[in-house]
Amino acid sequence: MEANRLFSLEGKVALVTGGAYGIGFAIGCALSEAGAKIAFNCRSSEHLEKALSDYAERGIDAKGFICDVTDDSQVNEMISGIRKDLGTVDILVNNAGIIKRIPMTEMGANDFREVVDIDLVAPFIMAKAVLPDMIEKGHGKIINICSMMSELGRETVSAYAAAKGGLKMLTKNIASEYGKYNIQCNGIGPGYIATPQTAPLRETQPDGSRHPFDSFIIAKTPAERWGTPNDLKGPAVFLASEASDFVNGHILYVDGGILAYIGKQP
Ligand code: NAP
Ligand code: GCO
Repeated sequence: MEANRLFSLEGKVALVTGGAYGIGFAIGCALSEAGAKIAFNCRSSEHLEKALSDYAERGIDAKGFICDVTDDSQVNEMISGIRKDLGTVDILVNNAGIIKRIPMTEMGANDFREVVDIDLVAPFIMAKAVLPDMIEKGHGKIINICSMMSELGRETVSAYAAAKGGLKMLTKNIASEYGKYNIQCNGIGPGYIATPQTAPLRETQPDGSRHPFDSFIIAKTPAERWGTPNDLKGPAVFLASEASDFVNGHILYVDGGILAYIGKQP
């Protein structure tokens, strides 16, 4: 069936940065289920071992690499390793990311730099590492995991919002510069997703009540729920597949409608 072919990733090699758990792990599983061979990386050997076991439990023979995406030499070594083990990278998902929730006036420049380094500079480093092979092959997919904070700000996330806003524009620029080589670069902008990164925003309070931020997000989201990593699976397969070959420079928000909604009247 034509639709099945359009969304198939058979014969493709996909690299998901930060694919050990959370959103990256779900995307790694999705791309594998669509037929791709999967590589992922993280910094922690403990996270790597757990992830290899978790992928294997799902019948996925993922290749894991210890690699800090901010380090050019580690990245180039990882890409060489993937090229040897699986082949050249057809699909890059720039997922690895951190957040530091600190009021700007209290945030040190080094903290700000660390967030920007991982959330913005590293996707640049990763894209540079895979583009030459994509250009030579005449096709490629780059998916940058942006954020609602690519569009909106809020208290305490100045570095993260600046980085994710920059990542939106880096996505558009890669699309502009390399579209002529049949390379598509798009973004996915998740809303509020239940992962370790947002766990502090969902903790049950000592009196057993919901975290105030948890209640706030529920009131701001038409779907009236937090997203789960599995909500990102379909959008990722779409942007990694032939089905999106004429989609370029687009940020696909997967947010339950939160960006469209003024919020429930208190
Ligand atoms: P998470 O649970 O904190 O997972 C982050 C992953 O990135 C981990 O595997 C981590 O592994 C890896 N990582 C962090 N820094 C790294 C580095 N320098 N080099 C290599 N790997 C690194 O985060 P998440 O919630 O799944 O979010 C994944 C992406 O989605 C991030 O870019 C985040 O900004 C974005 N996002 C999240 C949400 C949300 O609500 N959760 C919403 C919008 C966008 P190690 O620590 O072992 O390296
Ligand atoms: C926060 C959250 C958000 C989400 C996500 C929303 O502190 O506001 O961590 O930044 O992670 O980026 O799209």
